[in-house]
Amino acid sequence: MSLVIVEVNGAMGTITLNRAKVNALNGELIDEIASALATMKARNLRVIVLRAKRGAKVFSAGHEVTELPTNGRDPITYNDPLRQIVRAIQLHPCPVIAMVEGSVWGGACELVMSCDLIVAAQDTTLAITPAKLGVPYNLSGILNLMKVVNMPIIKEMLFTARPVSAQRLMECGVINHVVPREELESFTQQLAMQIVETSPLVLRILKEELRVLASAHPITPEAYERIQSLRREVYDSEDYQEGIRAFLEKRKPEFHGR
Ligand code: LCV
Repeated sequence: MSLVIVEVNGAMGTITLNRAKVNALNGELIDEIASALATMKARNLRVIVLRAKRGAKVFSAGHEVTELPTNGRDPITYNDPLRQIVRAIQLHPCPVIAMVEGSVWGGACELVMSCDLIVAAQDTTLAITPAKLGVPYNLSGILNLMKVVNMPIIKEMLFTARPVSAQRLMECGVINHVVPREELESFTQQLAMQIVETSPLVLRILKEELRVLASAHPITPEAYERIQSLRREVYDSEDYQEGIRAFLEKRKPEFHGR
């Protein structure tokens, strides 16, 4: 369990991302988060905090770019580790609080937003980056973002791929609380304890009802297949290859729309 630090304090569990440099979400790290969640479920913990190490400059740099396929395969399929951990958090039977400090990038924004509550330090920023990297984000990922961020803001975040402050996201109703870094742990602990005092059976059904209702978006098979074919045109494009190549070569991508 070297890529995460797992702590249990009474009915509260804490999962700390602990992967060197920037907590890039590779399969191994995500497997360890999933394993920690399963252990906490087995112990009937009543609230979980997902965090980075104290003082982190980067909460998570998002998807491990080197694990994005460049051989014509869909880069974000149902069984992609990021998709798996988002579902695991959404299906987890007790509330998960994202306690965020530092910058959050790409798929890590969806990871944070898939948590039930978000408490962020004042200097936290979130940047949703598919457009910068050339990645055709997938439908369930976009729906997860839409559940949390209203349309004008999610369009700005997706279309610019630029970091947005936690303060602004709190004003938009995305982040529950923004506090000074030095108060982040105590504030989150207090919020977690308020949750622990309530009925775990009722919280479990409330969380599942909210998940089911928020996901109730009818879409015809033809609409789904059309989106998938449009996404394939993107991940089969030169721009997709350019986005990943530019990242690895540490330079700005030059997209040509083909
Ligand atoms: C692998 C990395 C990464 C990384 N993967 O330190 O949302 S989608 O669709 O885009 C989805 C597919 C997704 O989530 O894609 C990833 C999106 N992430 C980003 O765009 C963030 C990319 N990273 C950065 O902008 C910077 O690394 C930040 C701002 C996170 C940290 O900057 P800082 O100057 O502190 P470095 O950039 O030097 O990064 C430290 C090491 O981590 C690697 C990076 O290549 C570098 O490796 P080396 O030390 O070997 O040079 N790294 C950073 N992000 N997502 N590897």
